[in-house]
Amino acid sequence: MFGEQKIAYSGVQPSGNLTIGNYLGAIRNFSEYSEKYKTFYCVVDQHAITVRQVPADLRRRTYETLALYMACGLDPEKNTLYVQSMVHEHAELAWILNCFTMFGELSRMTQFKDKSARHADNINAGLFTYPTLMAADILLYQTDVVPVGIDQKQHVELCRDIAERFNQLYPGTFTIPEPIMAKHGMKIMSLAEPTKKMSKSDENANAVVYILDDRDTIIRKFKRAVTDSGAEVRYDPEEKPGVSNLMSLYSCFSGKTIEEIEREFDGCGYGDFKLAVGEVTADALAPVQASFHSLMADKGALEALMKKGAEEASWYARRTLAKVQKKLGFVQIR
Ligand code: ATP
Ligand code: LTN
Repeated sequence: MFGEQKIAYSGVQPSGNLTIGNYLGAIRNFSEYSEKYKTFYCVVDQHAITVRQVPADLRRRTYETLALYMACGLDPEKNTLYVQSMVHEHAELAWILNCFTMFGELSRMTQFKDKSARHADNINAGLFTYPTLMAADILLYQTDVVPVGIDQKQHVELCRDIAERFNQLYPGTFTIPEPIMAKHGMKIMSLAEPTKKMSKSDENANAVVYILDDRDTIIRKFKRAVTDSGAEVRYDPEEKPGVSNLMSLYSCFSGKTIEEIEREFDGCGYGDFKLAVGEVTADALAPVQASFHSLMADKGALEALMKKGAEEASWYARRTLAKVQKKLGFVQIR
């Protein structure tokens, strides 16, 4: 709560091309909070540099992520859309929170364990303290709810623990946030290894459907999706993870329930089903793609939006940081 306003906050890293996992698990759901909450959606470029980025790609993807936010239905008049590195309070509060976060807590984060295994030549301190920067993002805005995919739940829980610890020492500082996850789509799996999360940094492009993939590419990727040796379109994530993942996707994009899908494809082979999943996905993404391309054609307008978003966000961030600094005993001269 910021004054009388309830706050929703989330972020996406501009670390790769966004996937249908990012879309269904996170971005697509963001707009539903704009009515009831004051919403902040951030492009978290400072998080992205915890793994090496090519500067030109990072810059381009920062514009693209902002454009995709809007193409997915976020109106910049109703939501504060901004870039993390343009609001310096994030890095400042992150340092403070580092001093209230335990080494053991950070060591237990599964994302850190996964990413340090994948980037064994670059296990930097930023990768380790990634969750304290994320906690700073959330706590600066006195956030009530954090819409994320299930893979981020552990980070939001750590954020709660840090906020509670801080509040115990300095009462009334932070609102304690709750993670909220979409009922469906909270974990979309890889098309090549359906027991693994679909991830934008996967090296195998066939494992991942990107929001901006064209229709033929989408249909081809689904055609090649790994299933099982059976032929029955039945939902069973344990025994049939590949088919079950495709059924979840079909359900998310068509609005049909799993039972309806089982009935619709009763007696059909996997081939017809995969084609149907490809088509429904391509149909759903077509308007998002059209809107994205027209937004990207005007860089000046995107920059004006970044500026406006950063100014709005700073207004809130400044207040929380000043409150924290005062509580800690930092000298403040006005
Ligand atoms: P990376 O591969 O670089 O770690 P990522 O694809 O996991 O990236 P993030 O930027 O970390 O993407 O995540 C943005 C949002 O999308 C988060 O809320 C995250 O929970 C959600 N998300 C990411 N992948 C999936 C997925 N496969 N299913 C559902 N939600 C997802
Ligand atoms: N860690 C998140 C991205 C992220 C975020 C946030 C999400 C950074 N800061 C604040 C919600 C709230 C991720 O990897 N998806």
